[in-house]
Amino acid sequence: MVDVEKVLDEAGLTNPHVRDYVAYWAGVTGAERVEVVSATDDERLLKESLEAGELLPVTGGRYYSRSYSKDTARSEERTVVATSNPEDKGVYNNWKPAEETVKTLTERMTGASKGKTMYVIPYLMAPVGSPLETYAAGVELTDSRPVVQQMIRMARVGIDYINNLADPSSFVRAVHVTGDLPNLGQGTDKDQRLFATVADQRTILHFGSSYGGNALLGKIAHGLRQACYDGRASGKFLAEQFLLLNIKDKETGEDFHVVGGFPSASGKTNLSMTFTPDALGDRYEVSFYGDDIAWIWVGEDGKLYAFNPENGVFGVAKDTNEGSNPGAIKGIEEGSGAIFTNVAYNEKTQEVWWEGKTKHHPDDLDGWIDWKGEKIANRIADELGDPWAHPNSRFTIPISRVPNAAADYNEPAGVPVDAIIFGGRTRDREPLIRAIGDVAEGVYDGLTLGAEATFAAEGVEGQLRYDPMSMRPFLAYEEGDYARHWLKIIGEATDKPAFAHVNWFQRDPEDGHFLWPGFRENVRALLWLKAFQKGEVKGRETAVGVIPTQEELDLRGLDLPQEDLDRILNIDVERWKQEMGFREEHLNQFNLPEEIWEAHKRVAAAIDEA
Ligand code: GTP
Ligand code: SPV
Ligand code: MN
Repeated sequence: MVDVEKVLDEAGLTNPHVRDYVAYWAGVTGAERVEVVSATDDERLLKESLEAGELLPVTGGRYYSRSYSKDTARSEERTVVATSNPEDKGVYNNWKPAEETVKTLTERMTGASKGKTMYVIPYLMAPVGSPLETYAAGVELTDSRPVVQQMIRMARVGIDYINNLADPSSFVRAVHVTGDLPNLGQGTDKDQRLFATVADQRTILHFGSSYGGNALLGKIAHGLRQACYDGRASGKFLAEQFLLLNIKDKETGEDFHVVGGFPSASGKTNLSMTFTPDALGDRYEVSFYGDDIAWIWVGEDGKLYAFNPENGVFGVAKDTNEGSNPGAIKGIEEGSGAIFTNVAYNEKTQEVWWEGKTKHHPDDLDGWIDWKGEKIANRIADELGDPWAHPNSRFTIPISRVPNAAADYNEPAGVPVDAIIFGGRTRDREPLIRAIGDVAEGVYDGLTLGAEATFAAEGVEGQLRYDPMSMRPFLAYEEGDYARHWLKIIGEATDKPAFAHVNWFQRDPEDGHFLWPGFRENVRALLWLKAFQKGEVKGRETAVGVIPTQEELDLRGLDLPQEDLDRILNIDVERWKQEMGFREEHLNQFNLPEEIWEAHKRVAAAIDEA
């Protein structure tokens, strides 16, 4: 048996509540060793992982890791929120009773880390000194060293964050046990994996994965699911799967801080790291705060504020290149310490590659292995073009490596929120941008956000997979209460943010090309929103909000077919009528406040008259 007391003494971990928690789970999991880590251990841990073959070296001090082939993404079916209050049961949160969930997971974790080291990762999901700090401290216990390296990039990690808590018992207990990955029955009816946020106990128990959001518990399990619950329980804040960026007008000095909810894989990382279009000159500057999570609250001055609780970027690698995301390419350059997961790797040259990094895969197949570790040169010619990298392969870097990181991203006071935008992948109907003037209609728009179902065969043509506020996989309690909490928080703000809906993904109905060039050009739509909010442009009223006129949109340097512009700056009334029917069905699942139904009726009536 490992002498936990001795290890904690030597590490200087003094918080008695943390000590008890560590000792308890070391006992349950049967770990052979316990080690307390902080960010300064990164180099040593990387060296150990290279020696153990868990990581492979990438040129320029970067790293490559592969996860088990059936463990490459979050599993929504195996993820639950547990509490002891059945009223927390929502449509999307897979609610379970707390007691039986803790029991099941304790059983599965019993003895499951035998022979392994249990790493103790004290972390903070907030800039130091923020008004939400009491909700931000946590201690992840994990039996995976690569998880530690990822956490060191994604969160603020060190014992000072938990030794000196104002309330020493106020930290999230986040236990991660990998389990015997080849024998967990992933995807079968005997699936052993279970990822639970026991929200009213502020305890996270994840068993059966070592990948991404399943294993880096500070990120979405704490930063989103637990914080979603805490935000409502305290009545103080919102925790959302939102990006956070600023557009500075260097001529006037004005800032325009935007938070945005786009469902997973719909462009948050790309937009938050974007540079401004060349043709607009150097008047505007976009700076990065966050690409996946924002915590939002009303400050003492009545303004809405936000910060990103994370300290790093866990970005989709696929299609990341100099054209789509130059900031990311710079962020992962040699010397960055980036970790690449589930991309393709060259065992001889120590390079990495993923689909969309370059137009074609490398011609010389020598040395290349795919995301499963299989030699590309052994593939038959027909299969050469099959994915070399997993579509959900990722790069991990700290925010300090993001070239356009905002100078004040560490500022505990956060930044004022000027606008809240929603956007999904929608091939028709949704224009480039529409501004929404009314708070209830803005919240209603967030609740009816969705992205195209990718499983076309199962979905209804033209029907979205609704993803309220881009929080469907992360909601911690019932959707109607969630809507009420949103209305309460925004209602308390004396300065209301602008709401808008954006869509970069509209396609030509015949040949399917994207009607809008997207990526850095998206900044043009946000600049219009800023001008609209200031009353400098009027736009054109439609049933679903105010749309820019062609003259108001700064299109310098773009050469778009008039036909495409007409489409993205107009409303397809017939499709909107159909959509309102789908929305009614969607919203009827929830116990919504009357204000949301009234917003729905106003929009529906306006469309009927259009
Ligand atoms: P998560 O990290 O899963 O929450 O996703 P995310 O919302 O951060 O998505 P990300 O920015 O990684 O984008 C996912 C995909 O959308 C990538 O393949 C991008 O290349 C693509 N994409 C992003 N922005 C645009 C755009 O403006 N136009 C087009 N056509 N594609 C885009
Ligand atoms: C997402 O899937 O929305 C992510 C990646 O941001 S993960 O951390 O795996 O959830
Ligand atoms: Mn995400």
